Amino acid sequence: MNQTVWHHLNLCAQGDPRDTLQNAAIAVENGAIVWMGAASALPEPFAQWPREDLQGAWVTPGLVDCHTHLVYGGQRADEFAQRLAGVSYEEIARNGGGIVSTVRATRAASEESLFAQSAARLEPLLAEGVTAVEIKSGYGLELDAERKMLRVARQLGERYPVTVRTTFLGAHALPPEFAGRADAYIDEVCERMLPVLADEGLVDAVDVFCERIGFTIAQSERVFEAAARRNLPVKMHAEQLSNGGGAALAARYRALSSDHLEFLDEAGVAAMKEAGSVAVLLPGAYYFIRETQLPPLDLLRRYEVPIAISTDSNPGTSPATSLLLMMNMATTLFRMTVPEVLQGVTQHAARAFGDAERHGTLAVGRPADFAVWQVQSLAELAYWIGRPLCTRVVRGGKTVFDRTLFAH
Ligand code: DI6
Ligand code: FE
Repeated sequence: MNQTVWHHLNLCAQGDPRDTLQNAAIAVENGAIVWMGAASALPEPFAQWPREDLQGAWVTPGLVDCHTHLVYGGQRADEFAQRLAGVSYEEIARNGGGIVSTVRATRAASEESLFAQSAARLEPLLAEGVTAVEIKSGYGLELDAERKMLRVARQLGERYPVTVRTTFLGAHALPPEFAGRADAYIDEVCERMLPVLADEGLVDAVDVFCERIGFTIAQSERVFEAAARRNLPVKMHAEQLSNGGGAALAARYRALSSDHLEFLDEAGVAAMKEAGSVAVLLPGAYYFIRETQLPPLDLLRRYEVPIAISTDSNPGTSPATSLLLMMNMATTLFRMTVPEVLQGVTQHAARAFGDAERHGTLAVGRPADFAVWQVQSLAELAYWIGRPLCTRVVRGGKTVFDRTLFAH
């Protein structure tokens, strides 16, 4: 029997710093939590188990990065330089750059090369206490390359101690071979790519970029209809650059989440609330494209729409590999509070991820997936800018990352 009592720790089991327990203990058997509470109340049978002393550190649920484009080839630093010289993100996209330039690099990359490039972006997330990550396709934009991306995403989940859920984002951009024929491409997405990839077990959810430089409401709805025919949950890149009514459409399909949301209006917020959708805010993209329109935090709070925070790790608008930095940006740029951003990378992110049963909070019966933080206060998780704070990551009761090994 694999039995351990983790003790001498301060516990934030719900990812809410307003709900904590000092000097706590967690009993773990065969990778699952079997008891959790004040160390002084540890019941007899567990008192005899082997112990792990966490030296007074804070323990939170493993973090969940619920919106990433982690798998792709190449990088777009030169476009970044163009934008610094005044060319807008939309202009670059209209001139055949942007997503399409990453499509070329992704199609050209071998599966092995794609895995290696993507693993290098996954590892920093894992070292920050991330134990679950969503990974989208969307840089293949044709069947074989989309399959290659989703296969690499699955392989990352098999070879690293992280739960990966994949999202088919075939409707991310119009590939060059379908220039001027967006409806025909949506036919290809709905009638060929999605069914084939779903039948191959590569798709856990479906996403659409609903935007002026993406796809229309009507085209987005066709993709959602195709997802519904396969009983696949949906999510949407919505209201990122303009108010197109995407979040309201996604809410009609009970979307797990609508994401970005800088231009979301009250009708969209109300629709999200009614649908139980999570608002996934992406401060890295807001910051990196120098957006000035803030997401409607006050409306989201007033309607009590759950808010998650994610890296949106992608080469064009958010080349980020730090969820903690996103917490800092969400407080500093969006004026979110520490409780909001910590819940935003744990329990709310787990809902947007599509598996709040196993991720986002710690409880008896759930996997012992937790992050250990050498901090005095949980506010430090949003306070420090780019500082490594996670000293240990435990997944299924086993230590899978241990920064204390640095010290000799
Ligand atoms: N919105 C974004 O910010 C990313 N995708 C999307 O639909 C950008 C992706 C890229 O520029 O490569
Ligand atoms: Fe995105």
